[in-house]
Amino acid sequence: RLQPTHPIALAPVQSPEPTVDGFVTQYLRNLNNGRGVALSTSTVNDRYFALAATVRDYLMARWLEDVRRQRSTQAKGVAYLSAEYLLGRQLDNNLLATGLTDIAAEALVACGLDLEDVRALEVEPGLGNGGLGRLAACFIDSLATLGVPSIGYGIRYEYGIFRQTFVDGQQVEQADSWLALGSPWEFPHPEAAQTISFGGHTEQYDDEGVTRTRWVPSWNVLAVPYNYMVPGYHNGRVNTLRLWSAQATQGFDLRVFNAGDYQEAVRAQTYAENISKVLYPEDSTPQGKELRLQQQYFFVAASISDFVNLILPSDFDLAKLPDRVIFQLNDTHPVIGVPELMRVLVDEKKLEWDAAWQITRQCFAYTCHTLLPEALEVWPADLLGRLLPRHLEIIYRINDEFLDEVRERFGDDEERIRRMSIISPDGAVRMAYLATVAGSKVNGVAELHSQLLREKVLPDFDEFFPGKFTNVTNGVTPRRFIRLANPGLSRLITDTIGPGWLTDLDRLRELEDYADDTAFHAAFRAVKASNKRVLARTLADRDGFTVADDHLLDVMVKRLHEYKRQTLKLLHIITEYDAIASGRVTPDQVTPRTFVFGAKAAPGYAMAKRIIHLINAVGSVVNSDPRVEGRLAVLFPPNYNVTLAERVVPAADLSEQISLAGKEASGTGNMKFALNGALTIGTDDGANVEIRELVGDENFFLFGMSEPEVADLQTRGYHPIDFVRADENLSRALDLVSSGAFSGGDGSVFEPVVSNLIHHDPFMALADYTDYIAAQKRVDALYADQDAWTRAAILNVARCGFFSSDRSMRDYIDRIWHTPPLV
Ligand code: GL7
Repeated sequence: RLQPTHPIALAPVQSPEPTVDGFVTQYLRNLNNGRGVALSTSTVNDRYFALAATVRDYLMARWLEDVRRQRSTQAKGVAYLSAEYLLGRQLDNNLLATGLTDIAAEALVACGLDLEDVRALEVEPGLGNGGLGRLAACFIDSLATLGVPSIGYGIRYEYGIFRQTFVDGQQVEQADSWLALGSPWEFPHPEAAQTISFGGHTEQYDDEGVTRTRWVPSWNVLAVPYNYMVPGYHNGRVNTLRLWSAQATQGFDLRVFNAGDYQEAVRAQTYAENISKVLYPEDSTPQGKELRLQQQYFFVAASISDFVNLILPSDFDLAKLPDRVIFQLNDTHPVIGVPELMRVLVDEKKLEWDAAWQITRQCFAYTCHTLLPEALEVWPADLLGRLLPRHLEIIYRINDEFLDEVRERFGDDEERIRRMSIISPDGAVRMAYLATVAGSKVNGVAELHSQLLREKVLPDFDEFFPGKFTNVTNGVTPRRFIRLANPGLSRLITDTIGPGWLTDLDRLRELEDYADDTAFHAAFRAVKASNKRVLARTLADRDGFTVADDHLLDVMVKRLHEYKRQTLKLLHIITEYDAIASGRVTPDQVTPRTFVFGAKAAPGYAMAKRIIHLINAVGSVVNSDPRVEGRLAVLFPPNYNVTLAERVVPAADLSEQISLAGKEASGTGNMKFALNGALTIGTDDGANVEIRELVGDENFFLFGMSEPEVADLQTRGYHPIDFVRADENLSRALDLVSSGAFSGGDGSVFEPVVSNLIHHDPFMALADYTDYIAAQKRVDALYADQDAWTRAAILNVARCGFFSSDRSMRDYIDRIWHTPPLV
């Protein structure tokens, strides 16, 4: 075996010089050698790719060193299994992490280029639907920043979350071809592809006197890994995100091709590659069954095999696996990993069942992200058995043994057995139950959510497994959502309390001392005003909108879902509009407000799409009515995504978090707004509860029923019409919609929305309307006193340091993972 002898080959990788000269040299090298173009003939795309490559070059030595160290120390690490990572743009984040932003800007100027032009070219990888996917992206950022050995595993969707457009006010989806120009951030490794199997049957065989089971699958695909760097902030650490792409085991059939049947020749290829073709554009309701299960098994099996067969040394003692890794299950999507690890240990590594189960139970932990029963995935046993026959057998055995334990504890309490069975009465596998039985810990994502999870969703399991349930309140990364999104506020904070707060967000508390400081107030307001101008410019360029700079900016951005109650927000807008238009109040009696919406509806969710149509319809009437001109405006920029969030969040005055209590597991937008100095109007739901506790009642606009009140009303029987009769403003607002005021006189267009509210209103928007309007009056009153408002906004920033995802990660590490940072 040859050994390297050349001194360069023996030395660690060299980074380019962190100077303008060093950057320019490396940049031009990448442009010339990497893109094969001269500066003078390069396109903006070439320039963007070369810039990304240069930033990568600065990260490379650290990345290779971290990968080496994580393997050589064999320290325990986190393998985060998530079907979604809503990453957002990478360039700015990676420049920030390396501290190269200013050097890069100067270097580009020295090359006659503008960083701004180049930066604008990046298409964000939208490999997630909403909060859940963005949370995963925040978590891997924090893990790298804390220096915790970890790897994120997921799917490299060829098409991410759809691009939303509006045609006549209605949502039309377009494919998100984010890879059309390639991605400069990924490192494909086709040579390290894993073979992932599906279908077929199982059989018993004799293995030197031992009867074993093996799976004889009927088809395979290749899982090709693409690696992405995940740099820590200013700490020289770079972790890995590994996303899997599906490829056919056999490209195409040459004989069939030569015989002229071109479609048939590539059929197998198309079928296989569909697995990583597109992100399921759902928020919380599972559909699109079979392909989705294929996706889940595909990435989880590839990840487990990657860890067990490639990352671990070949002589690793698998009994020690729990000392080496924790597989964190991000929702039910990766839960098929539980029977997969069992299959690997028992069938492939030939461990005894009990020993394998002992290991498996310590290697997984499960995070639940919902309370909506329809969002807890179940897989019909026949589908699962057809696609993964061995896994179904394993699940049945896990269930049998589990139910035996239940019987041992509780006797033949058949009612309880039925409730706790992993297999539902109609023969479907309840993935949340499987995760709960197998997981060493189960956590919800905010205090209230974790409490309801224990008390209402999984009470039998909480009783059966004392100590298994815990809470970890979500968090957001302050690097992207304060430092990058809000450079003005970041500068002000650093000037006021010094550096260091970005990795120790509790230090924001020190700003409390400035809550009554006149100079600080002025600077704080100037930052907000400047952020509004930046947003105005963005929306002018992007959508041709005009944003008034003297309006209260009232923002509701999140997925469109009835439980989030965008309709309640609309009813408030219509009420304000109606009051002026009908002459009951004069325009100068209302606070000038611009309402901003951002929301995508799942393509199959008809009611959500109608609500989007209604928002646009109300917007176009309000925005063109001279009676409210200069007082009310409704803006709904299409295709809300991470990039737009980075502009909207820092500009907002008011953050709308108005879900029906008990329905929003946590919310994370709420945290981003509060940390950027918006006040929240919200229900006692999800993480709103903790935000209000921290910022104080007087700095939060609480309204609506509490979760117990909701439950109580439900039991007593909810009749939305009673609430319509009791509030004249509400009935006027609904009548206005029914009259066709927002649909050219045709009342039938939005009739389904109105009648659903009046007759069903499953998320009780009408029950909370009156109190919501009252809370909005308190908003107006406080806003009229700019000093008082600014004080409250400052205190929101100062008291929300708790919502850093660094803190969330520390909580996971202390309570669930036990994976200290690598020093
Ligand atoms: C969600 C919850 O709805 C949301 O409240 C939570 O903040 C987020 C992250 O924990 O997870 N669950 C879910 O399925 N989606 C979410 O955003 C899509």
